[in-house]
Amino acid sequence: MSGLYRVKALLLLATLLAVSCIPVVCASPKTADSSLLYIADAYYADLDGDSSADDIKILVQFALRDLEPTRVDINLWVTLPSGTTYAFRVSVYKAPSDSTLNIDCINMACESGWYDVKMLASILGLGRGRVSVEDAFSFDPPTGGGPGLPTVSAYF
Ligand SMILES: [Ca+2]
Repeated sequence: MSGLYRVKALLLLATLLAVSCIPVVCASPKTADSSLLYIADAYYADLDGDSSADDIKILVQFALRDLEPTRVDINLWVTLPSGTTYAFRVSVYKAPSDSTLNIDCINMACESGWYDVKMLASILGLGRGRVSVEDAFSFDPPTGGGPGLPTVSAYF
């Protein structure tokens, strides 16, 4: 087994575990102004350079102003036209006040039809407990896809 293949297998395992572990409905005591954190855009593209536009770019805008949370947990669900849902969580420590988080989902756009991206984020450490933010975004990618296991990476 090559190193690259093993990494992909581990990432898939992490994705599947996330699917089974993250509750669809999270009870949160407070809901913040969604302008603090929102999905600025989501679209398909060829992000891994395999000549197939089967990857999804999700841009999450941080607009926390002078807030300084200790952690921001972003739970994301990407639902394919068939109903298959990929769930994953990105935790950001020392979040920048105004910046765009890039989330690249490789080999995930393999069906034609509308894709739904749902976000439920928790902003922690603001001195008034956990604050939740919800957002959603839909887009329509092209038909078809290349080979490979779905993987996710996130970066500012
Ligand atoms: Ca690709």
